[in-house]
Amino acid sequence: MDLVNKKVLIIGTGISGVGAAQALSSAGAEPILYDENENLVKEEVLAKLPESCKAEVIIGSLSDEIKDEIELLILSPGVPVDTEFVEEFRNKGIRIWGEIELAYELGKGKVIAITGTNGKTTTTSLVGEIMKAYYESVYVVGNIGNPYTMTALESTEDTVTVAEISSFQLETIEEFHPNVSAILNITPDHLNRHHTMENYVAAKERVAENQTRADVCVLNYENEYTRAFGDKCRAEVIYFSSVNKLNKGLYLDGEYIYQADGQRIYRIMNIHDMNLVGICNVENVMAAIAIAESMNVPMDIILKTIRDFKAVEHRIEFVATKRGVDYYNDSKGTNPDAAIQGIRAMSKPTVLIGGGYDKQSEYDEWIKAFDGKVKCLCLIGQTREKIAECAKKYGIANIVLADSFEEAFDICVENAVPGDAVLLSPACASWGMFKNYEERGRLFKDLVNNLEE
Ligand code: UMA
Repeated sequence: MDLVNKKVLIIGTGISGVGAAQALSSAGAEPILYDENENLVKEEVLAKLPESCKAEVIIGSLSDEIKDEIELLILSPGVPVDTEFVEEFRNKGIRIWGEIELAYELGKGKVIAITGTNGKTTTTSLVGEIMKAYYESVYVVGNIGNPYTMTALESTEDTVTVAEISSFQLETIEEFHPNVSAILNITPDHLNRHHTMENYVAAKERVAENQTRADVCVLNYENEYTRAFGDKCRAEVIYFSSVNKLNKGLYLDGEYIYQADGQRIYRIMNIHDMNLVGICNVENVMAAIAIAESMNVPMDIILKTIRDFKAVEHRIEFVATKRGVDYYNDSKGTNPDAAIQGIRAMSKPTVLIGGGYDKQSEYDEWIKAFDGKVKCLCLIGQTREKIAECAKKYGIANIVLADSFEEAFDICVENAVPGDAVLLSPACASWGMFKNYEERGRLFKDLVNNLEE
C-alpha cells in the first residue's frame, strides 16, 4: 500500500502506537496518534516521539471532521477489534491493520513468528540468540516488548526478524507472512477479549494463514489444538513432543532430545546441558531447534547457543536466597497455565503469591497442580476472593488476602522458614495494580534484594 501523504489514525499511545507513528512518519504518511484515555497528557505523549516524527497527537475524543479524513486505521494490540469506535471505521470501509501488519508491510527480509499461550517469550529470546550467532542482521521484536514497527524500516533483504506475536496482534493481520511460524501451545487465556475459546484458537492459527508449502510451521504434538491444526495448515509442519516418540520431528525420551526424519533418528542433546528448568522449557528448546534448522542454522551453532542460554527475566527466575529462603520471580505467570509451570518447577515447601487482574480464567487446574507444596497462599488484586473460594474447594487451608503487593510480600517473609521457597507466580495479569508484569516482577525483586540477611 502506498502510504505517502495518507492520513493514518493510530489508536493507542503505548509503545506500539509510538512505534507505528514513527514508522508512518518516516514512510511519508500523515499519522495521527490518538488515545481514548482522557487522563493522558498530550505533552507527555509528544515527548515520547523523536523530533523527526511528524505525528499529530489527540487525546480523549476525535471530531467527525478528522474521522472523515482517515484512510487507514492502525490498532495497538490492546485495542479490541469489536469496540464501537473501531466498528464505526469498519462500517465506512476503512482498512484496519494492527501494528504488526503495518511493520510487515514496511519491512524486508526473512520473518520468524512465534506464538502460543505460554513459552513464547523464552522461545523468541532463544531463537533470537541462535539467529544472532549465525546471521549478521537480526531483530527480536513484537509482544516481547520491542514494537515491530521500530525496526521494520531498517530491515533489508538479509535481515532476519524474530517476532513474538500475541493473539491480540494476530487478530489484525492481513498479509503478514512469516517464513517460519510456531504455535507452542494453546490453553484458555484472554477469554474476556476473545469471548470464546474457538475465537482464541482461530486468532492463534492466523499466524500461518498466509504461509504456503515453501514455509514451515512448528507445532506442539502434545496440545490438542496445535496437533489438530497440523492437518489443515498449508505450510510444511514440524511437530515436537515431550511425551511421544515421533516418526518425524523432535521429541524427548528420558534425558535426551531426539530428532527423527522418517528414516533415521539422531540424538541431539541431554536436557541437563541446558540452563532452563521444567518440561515447558524442554518444549521451548525443541521448538527453537526446529525453527533454527528450518532457517538453515548449523546444529553445532544451535546447540552451543542453547547451552549458553539463561532463563528469561520474570519467568521462573531465581532472585536470591535470604535467611535460608529461596525467592523466585515468575511474574510472567500471567495465566493459570503459565503459573502451573511455575509451581511445578518448585521442589521445596512454597509460599505463593497469586492473584491480580480478572481475565475470567478458571483456577482449578492451577490449584490442583500445587500438589501439597503450597504451605501458604497469599492473594492480591481483583481475583483474590475468586481464587480463595476455588482453593478452599481443594482443601488449601492457609490462605491470606493482602491489600497491597508490599503487604503480600511481608506475609510471605513471615510465613517462610529456612528451607522454604517464596514464589511470585500470580496466574493473573498485573493490570489494575501495575503497568505490566515487568513492573510487578521488578518490585518483587527489589523487595527481595532489600531484605536483610
Ligand atoms: N487504548 C485505547 N483504546 C482501547 C484500548 C487501549 O485508546 O480500546 C489505549 C490505552 O489507553 C493505552 C494504549 O492504548 O494508552 C495501550 O496500548 P496497548 O495496550 O496495545 O499497549 P502497548 O504499550 O502498545 O503494548 C503492546 C502490548 N500490550 C498488549 O497487548 C496489552 C505489549 O504486550 C507488547 O509488548 C507491545 O505492544 C509491543 O508489541 C504486553 C502484553 O501484556 C506485554 N501482552 C499480552 C500477553 O503477553 O499476554 C497479549
